[in-house]
This record gives sequence, structure tokens and C-alpha cells, in this order.
Amino acid sequence: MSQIIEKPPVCMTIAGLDPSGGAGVVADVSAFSRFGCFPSMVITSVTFQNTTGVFGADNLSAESVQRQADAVFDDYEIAALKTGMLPTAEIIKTVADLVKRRSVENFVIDPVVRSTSGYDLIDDDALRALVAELFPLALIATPNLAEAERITGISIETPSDLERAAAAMLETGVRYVLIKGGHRIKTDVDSDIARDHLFSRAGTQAFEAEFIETTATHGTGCVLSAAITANLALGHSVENSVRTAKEFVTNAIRNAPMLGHGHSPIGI
Ligand code: PXL
Repeated sequence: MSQIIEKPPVCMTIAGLDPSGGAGVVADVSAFSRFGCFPSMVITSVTFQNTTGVFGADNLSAESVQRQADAVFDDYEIAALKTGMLPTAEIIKTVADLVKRRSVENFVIDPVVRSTSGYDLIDDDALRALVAELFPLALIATPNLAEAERITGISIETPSDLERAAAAMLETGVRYVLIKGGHRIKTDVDSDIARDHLFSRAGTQAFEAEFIETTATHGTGCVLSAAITANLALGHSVENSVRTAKEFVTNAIRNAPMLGHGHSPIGI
């Protein structure tokens, strides 16, 4: 008797390779798989790094990125796409063209700007292209506070700064903006809560989890955005996808393997 196996939704990540396995495409692929999605990955850059830092990177050409992605798009139906490290303006333009040509609806941008250890993963030209050409095409972007500041030029200290920064990003056309790390903003609310804020034209929603004091934070942004992507591919709403992804990351931080001598990967 033959068993009928249901086809999994395919998720694609277009991002960098972290050979130490904590961030980038390896983290994305693990998260896609954990939610039952089939993973596809397009490499933008081979980085040289471990848990203590990023020491450099060999960026691939825009043509290579396009040929990797088109080969997969020609063959599979892609249910959702996320981007991570997009190091050059040429690669960003290629990805914008791909999203338009392939009419990708579930498009998630993790605007990776700088590694936890302070290495700039994207230059200023690329940052401008990211905001001008890619943000307008996205369903959701997931900057942390530092990324939201670099993208908008607004220094975020208060809840009203946070709202101004979100409004500036929504102006580009992106439909949802999830700003992570809102617990660092000066308010009288307790700081042992990890609070992220989801903004859209319809309003704001806060997502809270226990704040875990740990050095195991390598790849949290990648895993969160990949988990959102997988949940969108499964047909869930943006709000539900964010909620599920945040719970997943909180658990992964709790289950971190504490590898290496710096910021350990999280346990997914
Ligand atoms: O976590 C941001 C990030 C994303 N992608 C790659 C990285 C990093 C941080 O080091 O190396 C490839």
C-alpha cells in the first residue's frame, strides 16, 4: 500500500553563509525544517566567522545570486521568501527584480546591517538600495532597534521615537514592521520582559516574552525571521506568525548549546 505524502511548502532564504552554523542560511534552513517546510537557500556571501566575531567575507556576484534563485524558482513553487545578509546594492537590485518577476507575496526582509560583534555586513550604498528598492516589495521587515536607527536616522530613546521610526519605514510601502528589542526603551515598564513591537497602518501590537540574560544570541534575528517566513508559508496571518516565531526563539535561547568562546548559537 502506498502512502500519500503531502508536499511541504518550500521556503527560500537569500542570505550569507556562517560556517560556524549559528546565523545566516544554516539557521534559516534549520528553522524552516522545524516548521515542516522544505528549505531552499541562495548564498549571497561566504563569511569568515565564529562565535567570537566576523573576520571578513567573500561576496558573491549579483549574477550568481540570480542564477541560484532562478534555477530553483523555475522548478519549485516558492511559498515564502526571506532575505538576510544582502551585502551589495547590485545584489539588492537583483533580488528586487526577482521578487517582482516571480510575484512573491510572502516576502520577509531581515535587514541585517551589523553582526552582534560589530562587523558591518552591508555598506551605505546597499543600505540605501535596501530601503528604496526592497522595502516597498515586502510584507514584513524585522529590524532590531539598532537597525531601525541606522535605516531611519532616528535615534530611538522613547516610545514616540519608536513610532516615528516605524512610520518612516511604513512610508516605503512595507506593510508590517517588527521592531525588536523595545524593552531597551526608557519607559517605566519592567525591563525583564523581551518586548517587540509590530507596526502596520492598522495599528501597533506588542509581543512579550521572558527576557533571558544570556550570551547565547548568535543568529536570533535570522531564526526569528525564518520562523515568521515558515509560518507565512503554512498560511498563517502575520500576527500569528510573529507570535509563534517569538515563542520559538525564546525556547531556542533557553535550549542554547553554549558552544564556542563568544556568543553561542541558539538551540533550534
Ligand atoms: O545575525 C546577523 C547575520 C546574518 N547573516 C550572516 C551573519 C550574521 C551575523 O554574523 O554572519 C551571514
